[in-house]
Amino acid sequence: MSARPTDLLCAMLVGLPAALAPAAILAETVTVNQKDRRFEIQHVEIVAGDIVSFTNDDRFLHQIYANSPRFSFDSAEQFPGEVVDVRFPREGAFEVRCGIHPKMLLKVEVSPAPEE
Ligand SMILES: [Cu+2]
Repeated sequence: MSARPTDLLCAMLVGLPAALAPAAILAETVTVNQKDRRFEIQHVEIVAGDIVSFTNDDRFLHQIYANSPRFSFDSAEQFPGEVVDVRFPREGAFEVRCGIHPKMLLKVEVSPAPEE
């Protein structure tokens, strides 16, 4: 079985030398694939301002959302192959779910951004 494009993308991102990243952009991006009606990982830890990049690897729609007093979003319909980037601006513990597949759950723990 050949590697999927998303695996290659992850490998490329991980392999990117830190020196190439622009100094002004401190935010990091974590990729979470959606496959077989689930998030491929169930838990991510990030820092406030970081981005979680959701990739729909299924052949049908997802619609992901978080609904917390501290942070909420709704992707609307996310088509197969579509990538939805979500920036988490505030610290806290959040649950990302799918409006179409109620068993899908990703826990996102956001720690405070380091002081400048
Ligand atoms: Cu879904």
